[in-house]
Amino acid sequence: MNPFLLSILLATLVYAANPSKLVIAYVTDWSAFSVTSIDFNLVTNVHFAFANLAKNGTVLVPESLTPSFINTAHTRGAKVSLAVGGWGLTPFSDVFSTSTGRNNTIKSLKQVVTSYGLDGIEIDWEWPGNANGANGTVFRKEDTTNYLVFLKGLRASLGSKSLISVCVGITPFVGMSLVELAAVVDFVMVMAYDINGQWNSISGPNAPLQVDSSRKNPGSVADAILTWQLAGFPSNKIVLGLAFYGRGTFVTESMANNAATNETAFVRKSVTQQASATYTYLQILKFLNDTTASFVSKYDSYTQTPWLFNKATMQYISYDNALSITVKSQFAGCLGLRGVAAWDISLDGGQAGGSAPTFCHPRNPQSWATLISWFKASSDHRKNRSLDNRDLVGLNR
Ligand SMILES: *[C@@H]1O[C@H](CO)[C@@H](O)[C@H](O)[C@H]1NC(C)=O
Ligand SMILES: *[C@@H]1O[C@H](CO)[C@@H](O)[C@H](O)[C@H]1NC(C)=O
Ligand SMILES: *[C@@H]1O[C@H](CO)[C@@H](O)[C@H](O)[C@H]1NC(C)=O
Ligand SMILES: *[C@@H]1O[C@H](CO)[C@@H](O)[C@H](O)[C@H]1NC(C)=O
Ligand SMILES: *[C@@H]1O[C@H](CO)[C@@H](O)[C@H](O)[C@H]1NC(C)=O
Ligand SMILES: CC(=O)N[C@H]1CO[C@H](CO)[C@@H](O)[C@@H]1O
Repeated sequence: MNPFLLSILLATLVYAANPSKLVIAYVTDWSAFSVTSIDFNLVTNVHFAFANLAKNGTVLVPESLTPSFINTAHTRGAKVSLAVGGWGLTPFSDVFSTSTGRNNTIKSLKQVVTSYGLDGIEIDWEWPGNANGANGTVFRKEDTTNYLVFLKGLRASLGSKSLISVCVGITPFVGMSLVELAAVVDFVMVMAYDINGQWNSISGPNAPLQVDSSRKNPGSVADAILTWQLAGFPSNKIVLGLAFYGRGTFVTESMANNAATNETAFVRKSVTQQASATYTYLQILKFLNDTTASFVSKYDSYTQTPWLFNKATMQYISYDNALSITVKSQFAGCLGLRGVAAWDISLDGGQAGGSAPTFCHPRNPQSWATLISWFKASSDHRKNRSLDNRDLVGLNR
């Protein structure tokens, strides 16, 4: 058995038996991850993160995106997109606020695509039109309108053969026609992680599959997908982003004796320096192996997420393992989503634990019902919307 989380993704999507399904591996500039380490039997697309955007609209490509990187992926049958932006990249709002700025960026991206032989461009603007971005990120209420105008111009310039994708949060953009967005992009990548963390007052999983009303923060994978679907965005243009890392949160009460399904404790607010402590999957596996450390290990079968509690430091760590990644990727497959994405490939590695369940397997109607019940429960939890068949796009096959 391949010891990597990545190995799980393609296998679970295969149920859909659809060659257009995507398994995207993100490669980051800063991880110095060698493209030759990617198992291209498991990956259909590589997204390189991130290019920067200069104030004049020029796209600045990192040096680590080399012709050899792109050639290697291409010879192994994978497509390569360049992702522009990321958390803390500030100039989008200013640059896209004028026709000149938008046109400069489009012209620059066209040049980059042509000269590098790229298959696509992804834009990761966090966030258009609201104040939830990193400190110093400019925003204006016209952002989402300007963004759509930009994307239409980019499509007109790159043509239909290039992939255009957009990274999005767990709720849709405000003030943007999602019908028009769907018409112009190949897909959106829903970043269904970083849902809970040190910034909240109550702890919770980094990427819960579902939540109920006993959990303070309503965000979840199922809720995110449902929200995009209910807003009118087509399922086959949604890629589910999966976390290949764990996130630690310091709490004020011991969670050592908690029931596995209780990941709710008060967050210790005095801790600021480790505000966004994250751990690679390999680091998590080392924690699990360390018999001298004071870790308690649990699997929350409701949110479908494993977690650790360090009794010595009072840190709760939510992460994903083989089982939770399996469940989420099958969830994506069952809902008829376009695929899944791993953020990011350099964080993977180590032994996969657990055995893969067979939710959503065509010959397993019981599991199928379980999956639907999760989805419905999530929907009920989200403000009591009545669910009809239209909402369950992809479920009624
Ligand atoms: C745009 O800004 C970049 C980065 O500051 C710079 O390298 C480039 O020369 C500028 N391009 C033009 C046309 O001014
Ligand atoms: C930007 O490009 C569009 C489409 O080609 C064009 O209509 C518009 O005039 C351009 N804007 C500027 C300021 O050049
Ligand atoms: C945001 O940035 C400003 C200017 O650099 C700084 O004064 C402020 O403390 C920062 N706020 C936070 C919450 O980090
Ligand atoms: C969940 O765990 C916290 C921290 O140990 C505890 O305070 C709380 O009472 C627990 N909730 C339930 C429902 O058991
Ligand atoms: C965990 O322990 C097992 C058994 O001793 C070992 O094979 C594995 O390499 C260890 N994993 C890590 C990440 O240290
Ligand atoms: C699942 C859920 O939250 N259901 C609630 C929907 O709204 C009614 C009326 O406010 C509540 O009674 C239900 O509990």
